[in-house]
Parts: sequence; structure tokens; C-alpha cells
Amino acid sequence: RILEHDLRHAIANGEMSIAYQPQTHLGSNEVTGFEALLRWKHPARGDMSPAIFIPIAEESGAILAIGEWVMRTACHEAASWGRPLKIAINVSALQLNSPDFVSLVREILDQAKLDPSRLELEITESVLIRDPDRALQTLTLLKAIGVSIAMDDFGTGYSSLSNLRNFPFDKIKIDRSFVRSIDVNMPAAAIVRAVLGLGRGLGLPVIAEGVETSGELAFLNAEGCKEAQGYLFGRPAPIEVFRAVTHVEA
Ligand code: G
Ligand code: G
Ligand code: NA
Ligand code: MN
Repeated sequence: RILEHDLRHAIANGEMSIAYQPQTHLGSNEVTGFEALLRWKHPARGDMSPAIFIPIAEESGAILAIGEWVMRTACHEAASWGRPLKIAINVSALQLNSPDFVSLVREILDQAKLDPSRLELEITESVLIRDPDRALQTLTLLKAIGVSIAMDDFGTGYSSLSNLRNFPFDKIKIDRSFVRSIDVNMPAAAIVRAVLGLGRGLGLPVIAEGVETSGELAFLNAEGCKEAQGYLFGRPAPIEVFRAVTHVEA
């Protein structure tokens, strides 16, 4: 496969970059952190969607090197900020299940001089499926070093409420497919309301993804959602765009 071959050289060729998207506290309208989102500019094909190339990188194993590069780059970036904002990084199944993942995270945090409490790893429930015992062990070790864990895309795919009970999640991210048009779409509104109630009951903060309109935001505020992410607050962009947020002078 051509893409698979090209992916192996993408980092060395400087074709990969990271876009950062703000996560905003709704009460204060303050940015609490940023999600790191990988971007690949293919030399011939131009911008490639991660939705296309991440699965290929997973299948080929290239995700291990790429994921390490993302974590290293984003942690170094976050360590350079003038404020202790969080950095949220997506972790794939192959990464989480690789034998040296926890020591790699430690080494990256040490080298970046980033406090572990600043790092949040986003994992989807599909990541837990292959080897739940091993995933639990790894997540427990990560929590022990002070890293937090968010359940990404909650409500899609292999979603099961038992995952919330059996794994040490610190946060729930409601998938953007449920957030879309919550102010006008009855089933989506009921699901978002239920997830917010679940978070309250479990004592887990909930962040809504993909918030695009003020109507969606009004609904989330009315239902007690405390944090959101989406185009309404900021599109994923090079970190320089957010300089005024990452480096607020007193
Ligand atoms: O940014 P965008 O919406 O196009 O991302 C599409 C998908 O790619 C999302 O599911 C997102 O979680 C995933 N993704 C983006 N960056 C990374 C990354 O660095 N590692 C992994 N594993 N997935 C990522
Ligand atoms: O799977 P994950 O939640 O990591 O995917 C995040 C993806 O969602 C990113 O690719 C990002 O570009 C995209 N995204 C972020 N905010 C919005 C939004 O408000 N609307 C839509 N449609 N996509 C968004
Ligand atoms: Na994510
Ligand atoms: Mn998500």
C-alpha cells in the first residue's frame, strides 16, 4: 500500500504536525486545556484526514512511532506554556497495549519536564476490547504516576456502562454525534442529558465535543454541562494561534 509506505517516512520528512483545539470551562469561559490532533500533509495528495490514515497506521504498526512523536511533541509544547493548562492526547489500542507504554510516557514527561497532572490520555472504548485485563493494568499504572484518563467518543461503538465501572476513567467525552443539534433533536438531547446525569452520579466530569452553535451551548449550560470543545470555541489550529491563551501575562 502506497499510503502505508508514505506514512513510515512522514515524520522524518516533516509532513506531520499537530493542531490544537481548546477545551473550555463553561462557567468561566476559561480554556482548561487543548486536545492534540494529528495532521498529515501528504506531498502529493495534500491534507489527509486522520480518520483515513490513523487506521492504516494502526494496521501497519506505524502508529507506535507516530504516536510517540505526537506525545513527545505535544508534551514539550505544553511544557513551554506560561500557564499550567492540560494537554489531551489520543492513544490508540496498539500504543496502549505495547509493553513499554507506561515507561515511555514517564520518560517523555521527565524529558519534557511536564507535570504528569497536566497530561490527559484520551482512549476510546474499542481500545479496551482486545485485552481488558491488560488495559486495566496499564491505566492503573498511568494513574499511579499522576496521568489522567478520558473516555473518548462516549456513546459510540463498543460503549458499555460497565466500562465506566471497571476502568479508572477521570472524565467522559460525549461524542460529537450526540451533541450535534441537541437543541432541536429529541433523541440526541435525551442521550446527552442521560450522560450528564451519569457523570454526576459517578462523580465524573463530562465534556461535550463538537459544539458548533450557541443553541447547542445553551442546551448544555441548561443541563449542567461544565466543559465543552468544538468549532464554537475554536477550531483545531497551530498552537501559535492560541498564544494569548497559553501565555497570559499577569
Ligand atoms: O481531527 P479529526 O477530527 O480529523 O480526527 C479524526 C480522528 O483521528 C479522531 O477520532 C481523532 O481522535 C483521531 N486522532 C487525531 N489525532 C490523533 C492521534 O494523535 N492519535 C490517534 N490515535 N488518533 C488521533
Ligand atoms: O475522535 P475525536 O473526538 O478525537 O475526534 C475529534 C475530531 O473532531 C477532530 O478531528 C476535530 O477536527 C473534530 N472536531 C472538533 N470540533 C468539531 C466540531 O465542532 N464539529 C465537527 N464537525 N468536528 C469537530
Ligand atoms: Na479524541
Ligand atoms: Mn472524541
